[in-house]
Amino acid sequence: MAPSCPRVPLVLMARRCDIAAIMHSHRHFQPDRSLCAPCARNAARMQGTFRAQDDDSRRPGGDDQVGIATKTRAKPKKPSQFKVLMLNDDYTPMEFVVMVLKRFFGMDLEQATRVMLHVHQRGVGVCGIYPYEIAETKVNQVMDFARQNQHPLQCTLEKA
Ligand code: TYC
Repeated sequence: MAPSCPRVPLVLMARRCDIAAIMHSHRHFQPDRSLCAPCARNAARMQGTFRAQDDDSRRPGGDDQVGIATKTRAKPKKPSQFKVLMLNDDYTPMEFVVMVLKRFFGMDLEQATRVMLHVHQRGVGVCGIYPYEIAETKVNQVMDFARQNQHPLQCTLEKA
């Protein structure tokens, strides 16, 4: 750095983080013609960083320590939801389907009977809507339970 930079003599000796600390205490410092070109560029870059940090420090929980300028992410995405579908067949007893709907989907007798009859008449029906891993677990539980009882009942997933 050239000695023709009277505004930042300390910077000559400083490490990068010290430079940031010095300039941070001079937020309104304007790079001007008395700085050599590399110092003016560095000053402009630093001021951009400080502006970002100042914005952060005004938010609750922000801090005004010297650090890396970061962009704040928009809202985190909701996990996508999946329908658990029950399929009709000609062999699984109605009572068994009602028991499955009560046991694995928390339905009462009336709801379970309504859903079972819907599937029986229309071929397919929704048992519930869940995040992927829960939906997958329900499908596996139903299929295992049906297999153990030697019924061909089928259950599957579909993106909601
Ligand atoms: N159709 C079956 C019967 O008449 C009953 C049934 C209902 C089976 C719903 C499967 O998902 C199902 N015994």
